Amino acid sequence: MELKIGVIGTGAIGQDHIRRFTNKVKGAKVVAVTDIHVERAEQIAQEIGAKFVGTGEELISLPEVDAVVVTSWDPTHEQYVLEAIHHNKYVFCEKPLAVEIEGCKRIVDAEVRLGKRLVQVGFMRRYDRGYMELKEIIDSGKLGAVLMLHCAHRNVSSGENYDTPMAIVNSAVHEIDVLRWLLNEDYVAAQVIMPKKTSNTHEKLHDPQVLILETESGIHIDVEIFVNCKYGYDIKCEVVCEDGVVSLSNPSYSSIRTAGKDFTGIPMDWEQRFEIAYEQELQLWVDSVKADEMNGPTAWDGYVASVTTTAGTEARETGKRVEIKIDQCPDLYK
Ligand code: NAI
Ligand code: ISE
Repeated sequence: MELKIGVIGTGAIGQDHIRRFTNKVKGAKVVAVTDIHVERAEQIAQEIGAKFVGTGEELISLPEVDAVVVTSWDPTHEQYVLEAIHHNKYVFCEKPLAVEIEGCKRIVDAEVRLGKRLVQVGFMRRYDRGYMELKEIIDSGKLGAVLMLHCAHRNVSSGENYDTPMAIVNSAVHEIDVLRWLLNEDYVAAQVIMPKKTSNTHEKLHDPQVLILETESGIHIDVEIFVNCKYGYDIKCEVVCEDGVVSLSNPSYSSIRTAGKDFTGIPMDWEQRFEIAYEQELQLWVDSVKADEMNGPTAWDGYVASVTTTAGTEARETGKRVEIKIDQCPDLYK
């Protein structure tokens, strides 16, 4: 039986996910969509044979919608996730789970009250083959204990709406989630260094920035966030262990050698870089909803990410090392 999905928000990633559900993911169909940009959503609905619905709340309550996907703007995520939980429906929510820690907590509390996990957060890097291989190698213990990680999150360019706080809250949040999953440890402190500003940025964005995280066992992580690097979408992760080093490679399927040089392609955006991870993420989400058992990134992971980005923001604003204090994890998420 096909899982019938309702999508809230038919902007960039909403359209990408709809395309994946329609062309790639097995056993699912988008049956309803909504967006405040009505005309475009109506057109998308028509193209895929789905129903256009006036509001997110209406979409969630439709009896034919089995599960909900939230791909609207950040400040709207919390209300739709809570509404889906209220209707006892599974919900996949793009990051962030909510814009404030308190909003994430309200979602965690709602699930705990229900006694069931219904929420998955869109941290797709956990489904990337490169990160999965890093995890396998770290978990095998072959390289000994992890000591340090050197990471980079580079985007080609960023628009006028992308400001200084977004480097951590919108971009580094992916490292924050995936590295915690990779190491199986929470963070205890954050610091931020603001290097020399590139001339390719604008007034409202200090670019690049360096986020430094410490984990419970003392692992040191540095993440360079450079969102106007010009040359490509480049995600780096080097894990330095006691007996060796393991690094993420960029997926590349061909290279050209000519005139004494070797050229290898670099993806230009996250869509290209993580295409397979997004597909895998949505396929496994559909499978797990059908099996009535969530196993992807949880509301708790969304809460921990929010606590960490908030500490990172404070560290940037104050120039100080800020401790990261995470509540006791409820049994539902253990
Ligand atoms: P976008 O601006 O292209 O699309 C968002 C859409 O939501 C717009 O069409 C807007 O009209 C609609 N919308 C806003 N409020 C709404 C409401 N109350 N009800 C229904 N529709 C509403 O933005 P984009 O890039 O698609 O991002 C959407 C979300 O996905 C963001 O939260 C962002 O953080 C996340 N995202 C995640 C990525 C990932 O790699 N996992 C990549 C890009 C975005
Ligand atoms: C964007 O919102 C994403 O989620 C992408 O995955 C990330 O790489 C990019 O930096 C963000 O702006």
